[in-house]
Amino acid sequence: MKFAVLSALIIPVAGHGWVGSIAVAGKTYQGNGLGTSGSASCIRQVDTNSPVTSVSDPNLACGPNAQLAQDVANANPGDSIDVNWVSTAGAWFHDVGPLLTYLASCGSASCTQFDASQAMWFKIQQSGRDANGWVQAELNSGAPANFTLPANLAPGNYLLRHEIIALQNGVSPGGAEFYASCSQLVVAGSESGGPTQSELVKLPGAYSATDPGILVDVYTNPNAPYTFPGPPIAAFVAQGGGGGNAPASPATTPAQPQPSAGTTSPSKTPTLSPPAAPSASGTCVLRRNVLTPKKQWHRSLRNLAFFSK
Ligand SMILES: *[C@@H]1O[C@H](CO)[C@@H](O)[C@H](O)[C@H]1NC(C)=O
Ligand SMILES: [Cu+2]
Repeated sequence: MKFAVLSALIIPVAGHGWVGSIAVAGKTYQGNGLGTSGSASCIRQVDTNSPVTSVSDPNLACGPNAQLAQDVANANPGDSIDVNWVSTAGAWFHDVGPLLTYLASCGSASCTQFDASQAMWFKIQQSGRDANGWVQAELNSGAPANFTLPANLAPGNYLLRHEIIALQNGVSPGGAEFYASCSQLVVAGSESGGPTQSELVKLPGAYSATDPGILVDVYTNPNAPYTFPGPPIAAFVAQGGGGGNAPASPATTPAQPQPSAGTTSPSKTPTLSPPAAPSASGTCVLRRNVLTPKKQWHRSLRNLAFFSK
């Protein structure tokens, strides 16, 4: 009975996620618990796992009420970085939408006192879909997001901003969920790469609620090219290597199976509980990737009345 299967798989989950740790060139730096600052960390701790849902919210910079952290992580140009997103359910569980990475110079002083609202950000990396689908879904296995610092990055104090945009409700204005996390780095070496003035942006500021990568239906046309929000990756990154930029919509992406007409009959709609609103209740809907093909499952949900609101 199809309805029973569907409702069993829609599991409301209290809360969403945050960054539990990062690793720089294989060295792990732990974060503190939500809203705590127990031990020195290089990760600016947020106080809730809920997303930011407004592109003009000051918390877009580093996540909800992110606090200055006491420590910095030592890094070198070209270092591999892992960002380990976790949730109350264990691993990160959203699976559609991009991952983006920005840096901002903290100036001549350590980032431990740097006010993120003053940051001028430049983008060094972004991942959309690869041949297996959204790269974000890789996090569901507990894998970290991973990328490299630009190989020619000039030395200095940098705030590293990693961001997940979860787009399962992106079809509605205000439905996109923004998760950002900032970590404090000091980069050594003697490289000289950096952004141009025109590549620097403010956050909030660089995104609009109607950007094609923010107000977007990712289910109806799963292979449609995805347009990343924000500035392009700073040009020096491509020149020097690093950055680890996954393509947004490779030509090799296999065609997804299309649901047959009438897969979801209107009569079934009222018997399903609607998902929580993206921001109102602090809960969100976990859709496990149990049914195959997965994209057909998502598509089926999208066709229900409450998903097209
Ligand atoms: C980790 O890095 C590999 C190699 O660049 C890439 O294919 C993969 O998508 C990355 N995973 C995440 C979640 O960033
Ligand atoms: Cu969520």
